Amino acid sequence: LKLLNEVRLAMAENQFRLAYQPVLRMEGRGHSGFEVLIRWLHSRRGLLGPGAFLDAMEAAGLHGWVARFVLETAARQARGWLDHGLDPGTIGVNMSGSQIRADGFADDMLAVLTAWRIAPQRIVLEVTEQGVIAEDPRVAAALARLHAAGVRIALDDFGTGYSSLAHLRRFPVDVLKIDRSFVTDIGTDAGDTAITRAIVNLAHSLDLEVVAEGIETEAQFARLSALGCDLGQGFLLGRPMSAEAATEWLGGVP
Ligand code: G
Ligand code: G
Ligand code: MN
Ligand code: NA
Repeated sequence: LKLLNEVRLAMAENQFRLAYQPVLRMEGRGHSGFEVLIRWLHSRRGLLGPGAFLDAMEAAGLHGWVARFVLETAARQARGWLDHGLDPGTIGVNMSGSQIRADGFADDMLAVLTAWRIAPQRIVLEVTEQGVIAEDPRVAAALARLHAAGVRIALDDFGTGYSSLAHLRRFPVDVLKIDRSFVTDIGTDAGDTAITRAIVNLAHSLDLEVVAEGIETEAQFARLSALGCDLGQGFLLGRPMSAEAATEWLGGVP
């Protein structure tokens, strides 16, 4: 309850931020886009990750507020970059099942994009298997509507759930993000390497793009590159950064 009171105060006092983590093309390491990650700039405790507050906000019914904050902030930021001649590439946003199944989610998202003149094709909606695991027709309908409007759908943390393959049939997926647990042991664990190779081959045969997450070393990068991953993300390539640092990353003046 104390946390929730603090959360409500933080909402009123604009203490929520987005961090921007670069996604690069494996080939040539050129910028491809950003994944946006919510943060709470707490007055005493500093910068907090979603683990410290997101579940509590969802349980309190604040997931709609979070969805709106993330989309609005990311779209406004992208518009600012574009107006300054900077190209942020794709913008990945994470949404939970309860966010996606909320009434009007798809329409609200498209309205925000229209308001900021952001092409839906720029947006990658990252959903986890847990997020879509309930066979909820509202989730399927929202994803279908967004996909038809041009929004790209990514399955996040791919490989960690137990019905990943079924989701590829049921949802209009464009991108697979290989969970970092596989990336961590790539090269040292034959099983993880084999699974990663299988995921890449499966994705490509379905015409999907593959993102490797959590790349921390050059050795991991080299192996994932050899396996054919299209895109990469991780501390080696770029940490989640503030909007100002992301502006510099794009070659602009913060
Ligand atoms: O940013 P960090 O690595 O701490 O993220 C931890 C988890 O929280 C990840 O699974 C990430 O997908 C999720 N997450 C980060 N930002 C958001 C957000 O804005 N909305 C939702 N629903 N999840 C997020
Ligand atoms: O589940 P999702 O992929 O959305 O999680 C994103 C989270 O992963 C963010 O909290 C981000 O801080 C974290 N992250 C991003 N790159 C790395 C990395 O190279 N190593 C580790 N350990 N975490 C990472
Ligand atoms: Mn993600
Ligand atoms: Na992930």
